[in-house]
Amino acid sequence: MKETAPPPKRAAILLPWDKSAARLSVASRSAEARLAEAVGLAASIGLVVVHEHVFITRSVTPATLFGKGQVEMARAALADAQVDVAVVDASLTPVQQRNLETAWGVKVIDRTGLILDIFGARARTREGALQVELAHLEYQRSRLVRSWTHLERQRGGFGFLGGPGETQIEADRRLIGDRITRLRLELEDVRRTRGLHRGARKKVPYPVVALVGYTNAGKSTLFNALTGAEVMAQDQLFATLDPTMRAILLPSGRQIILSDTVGFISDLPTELVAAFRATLEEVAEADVLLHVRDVAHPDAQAQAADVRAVLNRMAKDGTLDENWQDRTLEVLNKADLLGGVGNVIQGEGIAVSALTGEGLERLRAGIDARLAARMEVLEMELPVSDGARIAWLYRNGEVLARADGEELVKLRVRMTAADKARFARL
Ligand SMILES: Nc1nc2c(ncn2[C@@H]2O[C@H](COP(=O)(O)OP(=O)(O)O)[C@@H](O)[C@H]2O)c(=O)[nH]1
Ligand SMILES: [Mg+2]
Repeated sequence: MKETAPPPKRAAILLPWDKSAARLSVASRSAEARLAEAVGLAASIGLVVVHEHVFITRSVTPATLFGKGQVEMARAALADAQVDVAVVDASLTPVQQRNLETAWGVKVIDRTGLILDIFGARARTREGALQVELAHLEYQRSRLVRSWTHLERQRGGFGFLGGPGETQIEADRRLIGDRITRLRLELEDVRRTRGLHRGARKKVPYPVVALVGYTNAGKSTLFNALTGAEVMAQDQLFATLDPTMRAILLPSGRQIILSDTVGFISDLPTELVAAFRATLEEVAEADVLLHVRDVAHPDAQAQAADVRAVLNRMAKDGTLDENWQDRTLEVLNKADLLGGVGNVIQGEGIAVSALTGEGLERLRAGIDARLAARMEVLEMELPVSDGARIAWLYRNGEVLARADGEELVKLRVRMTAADKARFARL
């Protein structure tokens, strides 16, 4: 028999929305935006959203979060839509989660669970993977505490393991605690040696342009629009890169690697902040950042400010260089929703529509210009005997001219400012 991939999971997004907030029309627009974001998040881990619903909550029902009538209404809708997993876009206690699973007969996950899944799937560095696992364990541990009385059950009765009277929950907590301690130590280790590994890491041979911005701003759509038909077949090298990186040619003929990153998420639960920032680590290695914004979003300005604040904090703690703004291009996406790029105030960036393709030529040229500004042509003289550094220049820069003397080699090399700094450190 032929093996077939399992069918994608059918998902529903259920958003509880506070009644007092819902009265304001602005807030109901943001309920829509919040729902759209949750759909985008679910889609990013391969869930197919077949049903979505906003429930206006008047008061919270402790056992199920939703009111009795709402639970019943949702049950019927979930059955109708043949849903496998219900995503509740809120924070659920373990008891609420279990009660809802029982009532609906489907798997239920909450917002934090969904985000953890996304981070887990996208962590690229060892540090990122450790951060996500740590956040996951802390999430589990906090849920054990909160649900103490409900989940507590006496173990055995003989008490060989863990001493007399120890409950299952205490044992679970201790196991999780041990694992957290070990992870923290490992994380410290990875951080301490991070500087060493960075230089040694396999370097992609072209400048990297990273897309950052909120979920649903259109990063993936833009990524596809820019890479389009230029599928990677042209170069075997890229067959091994992951699907969120692809090589493209700019108008100048310069080749770059475009890299899609994990999106920013509104109201990120605080315990997930460190894990999220770890997934952004790759941004630090990029030569140019494209800050993709949804100009039609009701919170467009606040979102942009958020993104800058996070990047500034990364600059403060040394993950990102201080001049990151100099190599950032603001991309004002979804111009079509405002009637075309002509209607977007462009002072702050380049207006485009990833959907219609309008403005993409200007964007390509803009990336070219930003890269050219960051390239420098340097003249240098190195001792003939310094083979290692000469080889480094060939590997990392573009050698434009070379003159070999008795003792010195003269080189004219074009390279990025980042590489110039790296070279200085050698
Ligand atoms: N109208 C319009 N919709 C867009 C545009 N770019 C993306 N979208 C839509 O916005 C949603 C989120 O896009 P996606 O690329 O997945 O966003 P990401 O989360 O930033 O990767 C999708 O429904 C896209 O079709 C655009 O330029 N115009
Ligand atoms: Mg995306």
